[in-house]
Amino acid sequence: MIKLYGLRMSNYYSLTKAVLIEKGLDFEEVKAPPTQKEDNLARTPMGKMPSIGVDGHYLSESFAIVNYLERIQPEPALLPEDPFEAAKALELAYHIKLDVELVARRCISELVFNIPVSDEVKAATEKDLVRGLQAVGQLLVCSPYAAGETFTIADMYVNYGFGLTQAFGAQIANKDLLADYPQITELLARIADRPSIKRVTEEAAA
Ligand SMILES: N[C@@H](CCC(=O)N[C@@H](CS)C(=O)NCC(=O)O)C(=O)O
Repeated sequence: MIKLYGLRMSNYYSLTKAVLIEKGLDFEEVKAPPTQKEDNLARTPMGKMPSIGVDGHYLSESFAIVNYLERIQPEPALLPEDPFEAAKALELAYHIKLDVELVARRCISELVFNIPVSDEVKAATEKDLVRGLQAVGQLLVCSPYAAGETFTIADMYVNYGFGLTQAFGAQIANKDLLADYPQITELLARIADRPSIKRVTEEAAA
């Protein structure tokens, strides 16, 4: 059985868990906070969460894990069959992660832990977020799902990739950074009702 290491509060842990549920795979959750301790580094070399364990072998990085899950359990597919469409879904997911989520994450200390970040960092973050959102807006299909007709990994990154940006808007920029992208807000509302995501949300709140 697959072991999922990390904490339910983490968006990347939640994303991985939602994919495991979508795929109908058996898994066991193991509480493992991010640390630089040896046992954690053996699973995840930067000490972050999530990681998974399969027969004593470990894998970190949500993209790598999701790719592995897609291969061992192809149905239900979370990528389109057409290679180009599949790559477009991944392109969108990567831009959400690299150009939006990771950008907003620069301010996580203030957003989540109340430890202030400098005005310079805030200004650079806002500028880069605006640019990242433009890129994501350009790629989003939303017809009806993020990358097209079927629910894909890109929808998972939509669902778990904008939380810090919304918090940055509310707590630091004093504006809704998603205001120009109503399709994202609509998609978020639609995806939130999906059983896998509902279960992850409910269990994280329990
Ligand atoms: N690129 C990683 C990101 C994982 C990540 O940033 N996890 C956060 C929690 S959401 C973490 O472990 N943070 C603790 C740390 O940075 O030490 C992935 O996609 O899995």
